[in-house]
Amino acid sequence: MDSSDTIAAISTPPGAGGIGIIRMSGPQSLAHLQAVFQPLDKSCSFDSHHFYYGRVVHPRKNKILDEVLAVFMAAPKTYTREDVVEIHCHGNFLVLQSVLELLLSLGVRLADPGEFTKLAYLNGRIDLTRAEAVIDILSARTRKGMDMALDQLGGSLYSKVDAIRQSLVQMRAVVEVAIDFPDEDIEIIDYSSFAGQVHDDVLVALEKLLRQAEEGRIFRDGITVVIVGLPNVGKSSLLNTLLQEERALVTAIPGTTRDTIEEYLDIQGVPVRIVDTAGIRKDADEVEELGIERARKQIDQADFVLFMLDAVRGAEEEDRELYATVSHKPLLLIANKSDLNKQKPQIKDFGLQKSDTPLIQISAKHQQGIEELKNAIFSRVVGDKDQWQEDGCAPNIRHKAALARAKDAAIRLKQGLETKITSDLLAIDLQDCLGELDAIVGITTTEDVLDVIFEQFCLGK
Ligand SMILES: Nc1nc2c(ncn2[C@@H]2O[C@H](COP(=O)(O)OP(=O)(O)O)[C@@H](O)[C@H]2O)c(=O)[nH]1
Ligand SMILES: [Mg+2]
Repeated sequence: MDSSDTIAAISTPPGAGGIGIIRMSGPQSLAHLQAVFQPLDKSCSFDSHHFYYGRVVHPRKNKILDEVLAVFMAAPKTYTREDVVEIHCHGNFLVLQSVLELLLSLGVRLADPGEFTKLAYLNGRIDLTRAEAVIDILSARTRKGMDMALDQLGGSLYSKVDAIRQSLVQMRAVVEVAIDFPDEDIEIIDYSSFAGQVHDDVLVALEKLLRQAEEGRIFRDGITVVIVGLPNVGKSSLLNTLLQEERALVTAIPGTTRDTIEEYLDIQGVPVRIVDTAGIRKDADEVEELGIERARKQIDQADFVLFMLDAVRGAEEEDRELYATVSHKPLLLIANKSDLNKQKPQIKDFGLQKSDTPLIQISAKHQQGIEELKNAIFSRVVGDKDQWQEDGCAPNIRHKAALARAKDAAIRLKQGLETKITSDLLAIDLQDCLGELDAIVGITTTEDVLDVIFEQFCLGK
């Protein structure tokens, strides 16, 4: 990355849309805009943060590429803190591609994925946790996941990590003085009050953030739930009912579903990838056999299984055999077609080996018991750990690993203070702890870690 580069990319997704936006950032942005854009108002002075109407015209061919709105935004009040230009074209990929190619032909460089946000970070507009929040906002699948990401963009994680950092920085200043006067450690460092400070300001705070990382994980990453059962128990009907659309074919003929079908659901804020599978049975034909193969793969990868039984037919040997192959997974048992069976079967009626799993009665066809099922899935995967909302903070897996290392260093630091080790040894533990927190917010983050983070972005962000 070269700071003198001017970069550009199409910032809206491919496909037709009302508008499509090309974004450009760098010192030559305005000059390049002026080279390709003919404003309707010839006296246009490109005031910063003002929209102008006109045409993008190929300068040599004198060919109109599109009718657009263009805006120039002068540094530093921009997304990247550099000069930024946006050209709002018609939302057609061919149009956008031709305008982009024109800019590239003038010497603009195609932006890497996430490069605009990386500039915002490198130029000090946002810290690294906020840059990561942008990725989360773009990929959030539920409103709750979105709210978490917006909180992080607002600095919720940064401010908590920074508060711990400040406490450590303050102690480090004292310890550094003590290092310069090696015979006077005891007078300079108040060991017991520092040990208390490490406990209250550092350890307790780190432990809370680690808890929140664990609690937020489900809402951030979501879970994969697979519906498993013999043919015709009603798996596809359940998928359709959960999605409120006729996504999968449903017929009375066993073996209708021959492939896996997956869709996303929002269960109380948890992004759930729900997978309908081919019913697993022995005397299947060749195509169905392939579907069964896929079903088994999905079961292996699933976080959670919905094992479906027919409330009228009950369980036969084949149901029990299939159950034995999934019973090691976290699962819920579902008795479907309960509309046809007035005496609700109990779990013991199915004769399954492990019978401590909850049994939910539903009718997929008549949409009964579906809310109970969703609640049961939610409480099995989330439990009662739903307190993260209180101060809206959910560290991601990178943060979590660094927080855990910071906690180890803080424990060593506290023990060192309790046993009154020398100031130069204290300084090492202090620095270890601080270094991890600095890496979270991006003060000291290695280039390869940055690459991994910004590679997750899509083009144009
Ligand atoms: N009465 C009743 N019939 C159902 C229910 N769920 C599914 N069925 C019927 O059972 C048959 C098989 O359903 P389907 O969803 O294709 O089962 P799958 O093979 O497990 O995917 C179809 O005729 C459905 O209409 C239910 O809750 N009640
Ligand atoms: Mg099916």
